[in-house]
Amino acid sequence: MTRLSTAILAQAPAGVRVPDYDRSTISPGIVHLGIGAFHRAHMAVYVDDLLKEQPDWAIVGASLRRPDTKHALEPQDGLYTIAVRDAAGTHPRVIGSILKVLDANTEREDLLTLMASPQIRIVSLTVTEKGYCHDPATGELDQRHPDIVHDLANPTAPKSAPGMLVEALARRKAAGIAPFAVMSCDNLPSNGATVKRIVTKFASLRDAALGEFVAGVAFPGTMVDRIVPSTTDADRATIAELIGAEDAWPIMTEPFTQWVIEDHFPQGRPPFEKAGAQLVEDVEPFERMKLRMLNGSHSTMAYLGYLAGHEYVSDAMGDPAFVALIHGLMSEEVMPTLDMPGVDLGAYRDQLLERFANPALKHRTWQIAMDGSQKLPQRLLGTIRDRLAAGQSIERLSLGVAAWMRYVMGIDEKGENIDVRDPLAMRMMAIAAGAGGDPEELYEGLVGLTEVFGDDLADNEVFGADVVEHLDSLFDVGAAETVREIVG
Ligand code: CS2
Repeated sequence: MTRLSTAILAQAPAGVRVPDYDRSTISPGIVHLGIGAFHRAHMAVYVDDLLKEQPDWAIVGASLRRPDTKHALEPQDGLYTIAVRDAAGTHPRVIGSILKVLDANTEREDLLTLMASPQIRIVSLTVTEKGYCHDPATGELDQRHPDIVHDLANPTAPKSAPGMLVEALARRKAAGIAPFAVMSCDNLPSNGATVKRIVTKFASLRDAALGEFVAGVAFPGTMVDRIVPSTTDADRATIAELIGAEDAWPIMTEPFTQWVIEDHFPQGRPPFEKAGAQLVEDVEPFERMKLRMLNGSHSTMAYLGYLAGHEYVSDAMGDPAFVALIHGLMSEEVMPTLDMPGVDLGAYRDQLLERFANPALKHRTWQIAMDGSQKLPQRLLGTIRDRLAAGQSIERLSLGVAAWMRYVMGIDEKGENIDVRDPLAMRMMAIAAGAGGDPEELYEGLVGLTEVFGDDLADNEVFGADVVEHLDSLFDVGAAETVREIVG
């Protein structure tokens, strides 16, 4: 079968949307670090919508870890398919906004030279929570992180995202070129301010004047939302049939998409609002709403669902007890912590429940369960802190935390190993081994991870009692029964 490429766009079957602009006329304005599935289902689509009118805002992607996206997209001229899935079917669209992908390991100089050139006015990122090399409980740069230690010793040949940003900004400073805006599209709390703090700290450790320069750079905050399950070989076969060509890495996603952006781009920006983004002055309330409502529910369902034997989120949503738990979690425990004038939180919740239940979206609980140590603080622990401070119940929120603790033990309810992916996986498994199946000791060991829980939660008796009670139940009767008991 022919491979997807610019040459075959003209022959795309009817019903397959293809770029409405001439790809030979577009040029890059954006470098995106972390060119994974999420970016390709989200920002790259908004940019694709705009390129006809705004041809100088195309994207050059970069992978900081694995070059697999580059290898998939290079023979396809950067083209790939996104397939929107719902009960009515699979709707394919070929996206052309990514001009090429650079591998930061083997093409670092090309990447830094491009990032330092005046045509690049935005550097955006989806490097996942752990890609910022920070302490998730405090949001500060982790100066002992091996990549940060490496990058401070080798500042012109960096490996980490903060190191890359600062080296590119240093080159712009030296050449008298105004800085690009740094736009994080990751699920971090106050992602603009957090990334600014981390990157500015890194720069000041390199040199004070560079620190001052970076402190003046724009770091617009964003709230990004679209559910993007990992692509499978079955998906590749479906797409080949629909588009009549082979695509090595299509992206499957849901109809819903949302992007709220803080409007702070001194070197200009594409008119993202014309593609459906909301440009606002303060993005923080939107981020908090999304992290606590969507991602907090997701992580809770991921750990409990995995333990209960549900491979996909939509399977867990097929169990009325899970639906009741997540409905109760959002309504009773999360929504009261949010202050969102003008937003109908009940409608937002109902829409989330519908999105989670989308049976066409094969979203693995295991996929969401990854990197929990980096996710829990902004998804569940912030809400827990607010409620504890107000003397309110954390019954369901603390069940999410207990399920995470049970999950990271690395053994499921049938005694099979769990493939726990997390930067702290080794430490957590050692803690679990030391606890030897005792819920209280497991709790004591894991809550001692201060980079996750801070000092305050480790000392909080209400939190400890609630989590240990749930752990007892998870050990005694398992996840499915625990959920059933809690929802009555
Ligand atoms: C998920 C998110 O994998 C995860 O941790 O919770 O990727 C989620 O699907 C997105 O944030 C939705 O916008």
